[in-house]
Amino acid sequence: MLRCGIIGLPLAGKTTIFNVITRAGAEVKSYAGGKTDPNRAVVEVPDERFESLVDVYEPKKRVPATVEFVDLAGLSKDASKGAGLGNAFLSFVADSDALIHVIRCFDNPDVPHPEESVNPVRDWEIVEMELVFRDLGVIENRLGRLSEKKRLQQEEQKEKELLERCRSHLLEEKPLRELELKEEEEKALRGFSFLTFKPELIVLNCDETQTGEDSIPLYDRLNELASARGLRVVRIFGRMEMDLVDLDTESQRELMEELGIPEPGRERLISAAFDQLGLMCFFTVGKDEVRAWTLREGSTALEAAGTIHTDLARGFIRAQVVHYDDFRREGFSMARCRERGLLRLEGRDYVVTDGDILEIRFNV
Ligand SMILES: Nc1nc2c(ncn2[C@@H]2O[C@H](COP(=O)(O)OP(=O)(O)O)[C@@H](O)[C@H]2O)c(=O)[nH]1
Ligand SMILES: [Mg+2]
Repeated sequence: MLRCGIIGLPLAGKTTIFNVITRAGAEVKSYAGGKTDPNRAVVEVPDERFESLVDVYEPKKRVPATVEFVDLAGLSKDASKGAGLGNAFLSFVADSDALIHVIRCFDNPDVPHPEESVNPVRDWEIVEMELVFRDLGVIENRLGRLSEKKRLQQEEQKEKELLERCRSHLLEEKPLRELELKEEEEKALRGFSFLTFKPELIVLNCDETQTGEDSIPLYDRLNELASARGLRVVRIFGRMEMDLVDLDTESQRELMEELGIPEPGRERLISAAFDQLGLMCFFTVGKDEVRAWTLREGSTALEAAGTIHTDLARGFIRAQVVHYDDFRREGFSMARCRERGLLRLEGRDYVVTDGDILEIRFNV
């Protein structure tokens, strides 16, 4: 299962946003604490296609796509140098597949800002820089170890050059995800779990009084930054929406409309996360079980098989594929899809698309 880590400065509203997303009711505090254990919760990804497949098959078991959200402790300035929870914290971040970066836009005199004023652009940069520094540290370590060797194997020489390229990129204060990489280079870097390589979604945590864009400090600058970095920004009224999580969506909507606040952010946030994080779904169907699986965009049939079970990847023969849209268009009939050649057999390198219905043929 994919894991999204929620990051940001202390008292930015990370736990609040975590509660909005997960309805888990974790404790929020108006002071920065020294807790290392992150809150975790698993959330269903809303998907109408999945619901239709369940209606068609009436399976014994339905398993929707899920994402795990992890509410990490606050990232302090200089965490990469060991401040705050420092490296313990950063290793939790390394464990996440993707990041949700909560930036504080609200002012609240009862909740002291760790940097003493509300400035979302500055806060964004502090956090970004900590991630950059940590990645640089990892690179320096590895390069140091490589330089101790008398002679480098060809592979190691390549690794060294690649890491040096990453280092100069990071020294320009740019995240690694912006570096153009060949596929094999990307693979070579995967094992390092670089933080600035992870997809990231920006969440602006606003107060219920900040319904207009001009009430958000530095809003234009924030948008410029986001588009320069190709990141999506979602605005959430954290505290307000947390207070509403126990209501159903309809009553929520009504209440928020009365208060002049745009639509509830929960589903918007989950789907934006899903998109920005480069995720997609494929389905497996049958009378026993209809299930949605989560995959990274660009994954192959073999990787899809491996998500279901390692045995399926090991003994992979072929994948039988039909796209959900075709299946629906043919009246949810596999027989008709087959007649029309919409049901295909694909090999291990087939790139799965969002909404594919797969059946893996395997032999172990
Ligand atoms: N006024 C206001 N306060 C908020 C908002 N979001 C969070 N807070 C408060 O800020 C404090 C810290 O929130 P929390 O979610 O625990 O922050 P974290 O340290 O980033 O996890 C709590 O007292 C929240 O009630 C908001 O949108 N508006
Ligand atoms: Mg918290």
